[in-house]
Amino acid sequence: MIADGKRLYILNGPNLNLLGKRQPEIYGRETLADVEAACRAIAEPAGLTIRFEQSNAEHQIIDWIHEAREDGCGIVINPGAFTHTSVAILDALNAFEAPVFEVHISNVHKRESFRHHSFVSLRADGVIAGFGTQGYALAVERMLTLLKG
Ligand code: CA2
Repeated sequence: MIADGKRLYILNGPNLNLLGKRQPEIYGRETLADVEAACRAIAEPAGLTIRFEQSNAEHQIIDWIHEAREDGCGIVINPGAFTHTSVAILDALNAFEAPVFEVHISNVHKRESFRHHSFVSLRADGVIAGFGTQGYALAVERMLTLLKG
């Protein structure tokens, strides 16, 4: 067991439930269930428990971040479009003390200019963009490295 039994929260924002079902040219063919399985396959053999969630509601994501203050050893978050709009999610993350990694499946910097600014990046300890759904696995690997000290 690592991280004193605390869990790694992997949080996903709006529309990511459609992953693998629409716009494969941007977001690929893997579903969110596939992403969850890939993250678990890395974390669980190393003794790291995952809580993997998705919501289309901003308040729900904020509530999960608050819960992570109690039992989270880190947060990997793809806030979806809330990345570019949500001061409230930034405020919640600022009240969380362990590592935060921001993941984007697409390279947001190659897309429309409104995707170039991220409120979450003002808090994130690391940002991954444009590595497809593999970005989640890379973030979990990095989290394991940090947690193992
Ligand atoms: O590239 C990313 O991961 C994004 O966070 C995805 C968001 C977008 O608003 C951000 O700018 C970048 C959109 C998530 C929508 O996901 C879908 C997946 C499949 C089909 C339709 C939407």
